[in-house]
Amino acid sequence: MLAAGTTARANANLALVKYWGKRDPELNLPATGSISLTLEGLSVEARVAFGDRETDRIEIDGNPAHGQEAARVSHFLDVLRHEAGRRERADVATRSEVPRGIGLASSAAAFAALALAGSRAAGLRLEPPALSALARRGSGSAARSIFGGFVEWRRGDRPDGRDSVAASLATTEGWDIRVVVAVTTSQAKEVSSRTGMTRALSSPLYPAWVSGVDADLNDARAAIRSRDLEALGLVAEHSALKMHAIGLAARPPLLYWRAATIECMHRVWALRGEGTAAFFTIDAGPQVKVLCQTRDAERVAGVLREVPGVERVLTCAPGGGAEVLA
Ligand code: 2P0
Repeated sequence: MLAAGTTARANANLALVKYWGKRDPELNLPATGSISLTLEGLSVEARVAFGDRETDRIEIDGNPAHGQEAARVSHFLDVLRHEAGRRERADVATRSEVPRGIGLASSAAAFAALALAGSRAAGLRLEPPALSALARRGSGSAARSIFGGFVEWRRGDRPDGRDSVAASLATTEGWDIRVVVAVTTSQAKEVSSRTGMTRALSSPLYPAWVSGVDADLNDARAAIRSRDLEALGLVAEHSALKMHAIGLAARPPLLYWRAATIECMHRVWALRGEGTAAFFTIDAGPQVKVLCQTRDAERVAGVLREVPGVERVLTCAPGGGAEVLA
């Protein structure tokens, strides 16, 4: 436990129009814009204190961080120190409600929470756009987890990335929706999003992906404006399938799906055939996330639970933005 410092919490978010590919890997500047829905319950709490220490101390879920995870947080702390003009080392602890490294957006929640807690602990009071830009440096998708509800992360044009920030697009007022998550494996994925996005560049389908995203963003914005679940679900499914198609044609190939992933997709289509408005999306992992109306969530969860290989099913409500707890 830390003696002092600032604690903040942020939720994970589910991309409806995916971020897949970077125009600048060091600054996590995306090749395209993206749109997400922040989810309640899949959250990370982060506590940060700066002080008179020799090195950064980083604890994740009660254990000292090591390897790539530690390096990523350390690098983020360097970015934060640079922004704040400070040199002190940090004491950091994060606690996750999201299983890490299996494609449930734990890094988005973690770096959004770290950006908020860390900037406050360093004496900065950043406006939301600057906070989003800071979170982006830790993990691209973290830029979106600063905000609740429907969120758009704009690609931006500036080389320094100051205009590549997320903003709230709409609240979920007037929507009664859930995201049902079928967890098909709790094992850490073999290929990180970061590596997957680099590999995407080798795919002949990548240029087609980039040139099609603006149309998907327009469709998603219009669907959100008119609270049209079907239109939003169809564009989300389309965006996810295109993102995964890039990997199939990459060299070496990349496929995050397992057998249960594919079976879940078929069951969702079958549900739709029976008249249930359910739409899947899949991130950099084998889990299937299904957008549906609240009144259908139990039925969708029941169907997914029956799929051989599905370990468990979680149902998430839309969630709010990052907040300081103490
Ligand atoms: C997204 N994903 O839009 C996409 C869809 C996964 C699939 O953003 O390298 O952890 O830290 O910027 O944000 C996951 O990638 O990658 C992700 P980095 P990040 O949610």
